[in-house]
Amino acid sequence: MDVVTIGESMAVFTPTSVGLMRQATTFTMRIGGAESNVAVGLARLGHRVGWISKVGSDEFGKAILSFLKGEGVDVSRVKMDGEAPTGIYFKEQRRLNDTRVYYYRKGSAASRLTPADLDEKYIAEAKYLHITGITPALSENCRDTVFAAMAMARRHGVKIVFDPNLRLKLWNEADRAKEVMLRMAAESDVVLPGEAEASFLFGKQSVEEWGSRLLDMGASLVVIKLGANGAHYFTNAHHEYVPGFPVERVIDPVGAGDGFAAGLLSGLLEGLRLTEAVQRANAVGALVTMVEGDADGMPERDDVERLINQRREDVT
Ligand code: KDG
Repeated sequence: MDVVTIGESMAVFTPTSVGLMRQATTFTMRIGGAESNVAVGLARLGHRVGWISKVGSDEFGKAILSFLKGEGVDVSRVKMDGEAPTGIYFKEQRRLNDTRVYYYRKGSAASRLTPADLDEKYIAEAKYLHITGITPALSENCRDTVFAAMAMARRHGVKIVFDPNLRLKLWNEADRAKEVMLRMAAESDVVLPGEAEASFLFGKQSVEEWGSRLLDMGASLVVIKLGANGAHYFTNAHHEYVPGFPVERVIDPVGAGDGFAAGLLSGLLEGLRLTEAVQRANAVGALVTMVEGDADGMPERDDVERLINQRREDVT
């Protein structure tokens, strides 16, 4: 595998109309989950990617597996749990630019992942392990599982890419979230916080200060995401700002950060210059927001190239 990722996926229900969800009468069902979104993004860009998880032995678990299989994601290390359900969540578009999520995932199959569910050889053979701050928030055993996966990756020289993906609704205490995420950042090679996440971890500081704090903790590449405004990247040798791609109308912002991670990983796997890898990340993130669904808008290579070339033509 080029990338192995680990985390929970859910059936996502979205009212078909904008407004308060209590008034909704019809819903669409799609598949979402930060890590599997990244997996879909990478697969659509032509990379080999595996997703480690647990799903319930129910219709939603089966829907998740068939969606991911159809996208070309390797699900051979996903287990079915006959005793716990697949998690679900609702995504309400309350009004334009106000999207809210409501989770129904406590005690889900994925929250019962343990280190014994990990196959060390599978992780050892990947080039990158992708993890997020969502998984350790699901349960104590999920937290142990993520740290065990990271230890396996480190033992075998597999690079760790950490996206904080702060979801305060999932944590009992914000301080605990901070402590766990800082530990994860300290053990990762690539760290991808958004501005709000960097501010949560280190307080209100400049982008440069956030970048150097994370480099000092041991990362070799830090990318601070500014949403539509692009991103800054930092290595020990270099700092650069890479502009984003304007989006005329955001249809659904959920999954954009995962698109960013997929685009960046794709660029790193292909050995692009960092500026170009971050540009690809920005392009994938922008394209995801133009389509409804967490993973549905992950673009194919042509779509990404078209957006980047359009920018080049506008500039020259
Ligand atoms: O990054 C998008 C994810 O947040 C979404 O797909 C659902 O994994 C999810 C979560 O925990 O919110």
